[in-house]
Amino acid sequence: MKPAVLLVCRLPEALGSRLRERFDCHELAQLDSAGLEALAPRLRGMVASGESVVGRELITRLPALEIISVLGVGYDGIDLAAAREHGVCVTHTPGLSTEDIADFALALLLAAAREVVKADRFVRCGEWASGRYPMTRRVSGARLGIVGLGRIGRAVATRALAFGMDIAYTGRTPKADVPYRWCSDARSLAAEVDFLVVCASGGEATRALIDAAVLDALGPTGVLVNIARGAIIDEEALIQALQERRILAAGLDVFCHEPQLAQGLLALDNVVLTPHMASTTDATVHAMFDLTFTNLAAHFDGLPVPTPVS
Ligand code: 8YV
Repeated sequence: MKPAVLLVCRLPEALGSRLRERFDCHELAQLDSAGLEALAPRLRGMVASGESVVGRELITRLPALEIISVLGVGYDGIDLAAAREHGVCVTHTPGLSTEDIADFALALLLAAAREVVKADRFVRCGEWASGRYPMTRRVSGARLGIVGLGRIGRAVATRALAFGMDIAYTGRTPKADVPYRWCSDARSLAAEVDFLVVCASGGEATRALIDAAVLDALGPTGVLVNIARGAIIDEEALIQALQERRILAAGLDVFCHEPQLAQGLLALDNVVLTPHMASTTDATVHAMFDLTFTNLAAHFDGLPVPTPVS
């Protein structure tokens, strides 16, 4: 008999069909409370995305749950303490999207500072005929601040070196194996850089870490990029800082209430907005599908799961 698995996010067909071949799959969105109750004693596995919220209440309602396989490197939406208490193993897909996300951070930085999207609109609207496009912000040789020097932060730094940038970072502790300057907090980092790129993990420890004070420290020529999690930035404070030009521009791939966007953001012309797509390349997506499936299958085959959350 196929193990029953709960899908808590909408999955692309390529992964969905593969899962259905091996598992008895049920979509949470299709179940009402009574339906979930009836299935609960049989549900042994779960598939969630990097942005899914799987709280204590859901974990507690599923007494047979053994594993949550997260399609994503981030797992900040999963209540790990509740999973641990209920003996549920949690896996994720680390290391696969690092290069794509770092590429995209630089793309957003360049797009925001050099106004690529706005300039495209300028050409399409026929405004070029009335004069040249105004000056934009130089990127090469600038001072870059990285919030969170994990795998992705380091990959951003490597790329920034090729742009001749001076690199500093903040994180819990200084790293002994990098030549970049460490700052003890986001505000002091923002005060000494031109561009701030957020690469930290999500979760309570980093919620609203980038607040009005950090944005003011970055200042009116500063550019902010976020490819990590929306909640790391106080979105209302950011909207206000962009409206009042207290920072120059921002490039955002992640938001507080995806896929909904705060109206204030949509109205601004000094922000580049993308739909949480930094890791979405053909190569990475297929590798993430494989690992999400393999973690689940390994567990039910009685094998060690390749990438448990540590
Ligand atoms: C993924 C992400 O696209 O990996 C993560 O943690 O946030 C994204 O890059 C998403 O989780 C896919 O479900």
